[in-house]
Amino acid sequence: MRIVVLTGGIGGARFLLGVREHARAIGADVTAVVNVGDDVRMHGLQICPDLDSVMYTLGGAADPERGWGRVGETWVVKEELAKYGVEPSWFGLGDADTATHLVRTTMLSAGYPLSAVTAALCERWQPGITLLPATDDRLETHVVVDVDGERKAIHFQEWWVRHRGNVPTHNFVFRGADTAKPGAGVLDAIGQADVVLVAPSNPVVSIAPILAVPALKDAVANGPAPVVGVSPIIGGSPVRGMADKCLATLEVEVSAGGVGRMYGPRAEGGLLDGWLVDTSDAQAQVPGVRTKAVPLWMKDPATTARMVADALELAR
Ligand code: FO1
Repeated sequence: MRIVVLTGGIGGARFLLGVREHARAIGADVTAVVNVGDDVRMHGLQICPDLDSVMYTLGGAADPERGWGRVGETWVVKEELAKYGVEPSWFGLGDADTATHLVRTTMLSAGYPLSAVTAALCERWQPGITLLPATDDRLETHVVVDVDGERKAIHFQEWWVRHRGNVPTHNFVFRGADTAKPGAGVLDAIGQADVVLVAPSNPVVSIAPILAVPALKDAVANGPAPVVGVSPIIGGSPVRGMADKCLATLEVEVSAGGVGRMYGPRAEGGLLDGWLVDTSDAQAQVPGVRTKAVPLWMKDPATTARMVADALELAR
């Protein structure tokens, strides 16, 4: 069996721990198509937070408290940059993490596509699944905000890390998406998949930038594999992160039903055939989509693996 997962963010990385565990149990092959909208260039280095969160989490090297970056990290480079008065001081690169960005940036500068760079980095971390960037082209999520009395578009990382999302926010824009092509291997993986899972990632800034790549969206929406999503909202709140702020900006109800209806039924040009919600959201209504309620708290990989088994059952 071939499983493709659309994923991004820390919730997406934790979901993949369960996907990998279940896939090992049933002998399935897993490909993660990962959001690159959070990617950013800082201090001359190309940083890919979502690819790295997945790589470090599955490689057993992620910091469990922060959810991003490396466990046991040190911050000498960050402190030295601060002593030079270099901006942006609001974004911290750990020392060990910086080595990853150095390797990535050097390879990108030498002409390798991000997909090849990711494969090279994964040689070290052995995530046990295939990691593919949604696109090898430049695609960045920008956020339209009011700051200092001015309306402007700032990078997602500035919105989230610098402002914690606490600025008047009007829209999310995926710069470069219109002309971006699916990353190397993405269309083949989707075309050969037996099921496509949508991780319980932020629907606005993790999943939407993936689907903003036109040919990728088309492959998922019109492909042979059933698509089952897992709700990132439990009982009206995001499991973690800023999905509530993002959904409110787009005037989407912060509920399992609200996100399910935003994705919409695949039969009517939307994304989903099935939608997994938490038992506390069993009443969620998503017309045209098969909905099932199971416990969705990702306490550990074993619990998450049971969710994945439920998602695959819903796909049948
Ligand atoms: N998140 C923060 O809250 N503060 C940081 O300084 C920060 C630095 C950082 C560096 C590399 C990296 O891969 C991720 C980093 N993150 C940081 C996390 C990141 O901003 C977001 O959590 C993700 O983009 C959302 O998925």
